[in-house]
Amino acid sequence: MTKAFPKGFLWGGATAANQIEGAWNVDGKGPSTADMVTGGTFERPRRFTAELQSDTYYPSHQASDFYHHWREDLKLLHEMGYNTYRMSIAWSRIYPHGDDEAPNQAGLDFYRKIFEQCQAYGIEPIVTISHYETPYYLTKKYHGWLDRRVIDFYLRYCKTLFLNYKDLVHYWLTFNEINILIMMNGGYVGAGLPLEDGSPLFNSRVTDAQRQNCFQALHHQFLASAEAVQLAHRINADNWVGCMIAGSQSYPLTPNPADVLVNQRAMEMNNWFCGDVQVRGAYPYFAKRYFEDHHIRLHTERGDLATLKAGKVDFYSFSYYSSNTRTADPTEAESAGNMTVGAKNPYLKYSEWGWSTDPTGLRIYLNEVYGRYGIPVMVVENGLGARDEVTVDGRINDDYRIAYLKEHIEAIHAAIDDGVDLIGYTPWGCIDLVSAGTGQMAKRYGFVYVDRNDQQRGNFRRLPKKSFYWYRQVIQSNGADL
Ligand code: BGP
Repeated sequence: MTKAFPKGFLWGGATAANQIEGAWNVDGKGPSTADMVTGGTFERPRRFTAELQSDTYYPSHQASDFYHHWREDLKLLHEMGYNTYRMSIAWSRIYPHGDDEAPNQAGLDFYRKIFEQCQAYGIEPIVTISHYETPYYLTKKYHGWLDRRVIDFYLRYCKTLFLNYKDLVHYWLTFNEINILIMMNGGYVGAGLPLEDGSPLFNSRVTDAQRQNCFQALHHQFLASAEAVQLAHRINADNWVGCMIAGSQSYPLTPNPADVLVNQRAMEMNNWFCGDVQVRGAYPYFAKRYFEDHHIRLHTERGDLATLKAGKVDFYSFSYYSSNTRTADPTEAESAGNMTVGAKNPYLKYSEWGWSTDPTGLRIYLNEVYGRYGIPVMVVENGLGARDEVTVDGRINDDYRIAYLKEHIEAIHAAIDDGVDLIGYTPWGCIDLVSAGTGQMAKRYGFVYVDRNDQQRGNFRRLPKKSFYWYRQVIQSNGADL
């Protein structure tokens, strides 16, 4: 037994609509950008298709079928003792095209039922308003977030959510991993920017034109986020709105100052750039230099900077899975061969998907973030993607997952002892769901197993894993019994 966590600490788990719900075209839902992306593997990347192809597998179309299993799923979360649940709303379930005048009532009803059940269980929802999906129509007609008019469509959607769920939801996140637009050419995933038919979903080689578009779209998302914060506060003074950043702790490969500088730049652009705008309400000083170096010219309008200043978030949330290592030596950087384009860290172990396990990195990151911003912090994604085996008697002995989570919970506990105002922890994919990066079901994170595989077999049956009972114990003891 160690010392318990602070009283009122938020314990839960996290999911995203397009990765768990399925029912992609049911009850009036329009297609989202996520619905146009094929399955894949680590070696064979997911691809975007401009039109749906009948002979192609699109994992989001059925995902884990949460749409028809949500009662059972919430009951399982309740059994684990969750007092919070981070989930997202599919924008195209509420506004099928994105620019519709009126919302789709069936979509609103679906989420209301979920939030009411959460309330009955004493589970506080943390809702991501846009998690890696945009109504696909907005991509086709407006080029996604490249078009400034999308800000108003997003705000109409936000207003609908804030008014409809005023009595049920108090924590909101404006965009999942907003910095994906800077990392890995994630413009399609993060902002619905058009891709060529057949393009891979992620690509670390970015052209100047793509970069220009990503930063322009990002500027629009910053404005939308800042407006949404103000709107949320106006509609309900109890609303708390956070940013959500892909936390990318990185280290220099060596003490060579050239490596240290490369790493500092990576930390600035991958982490601090978006956090600074959303928490401090202004572009950081290093933006100017970066824009000049990369020939980026942002189109801004009068009043934009004031909007950013007026819409600072209330808390900082982030995802953390692994750390990266940076080097000025291009041969080392390329030899790593993983998605995040770093060098291999000789002190860490890597998963089959090339992600390192580094709980100390989480503690470091928490301290850095809190030192920089000084506002409450939440870890809203963390976990180990792994293959699970079901034994003949229906058990899943995921000791590797327990080991990973235990070390990370110890790390967050240590960060709290360091003085960080950390208020919640929601491990990723608490119920198995589709992996965003690879499109696989095989890369599982859950405490609850979902009977579904990448050959589209399985009946979506839910099975608690060994980690389910372990996490229940963790929550019951408020983090003292790991
Ligand atoms: C984060 C995303 C999630 C999630 C997670 C795990 O970046 O916010 O949507 O999927 O990563 O990544 P993956 O699914 O690729 O294993």
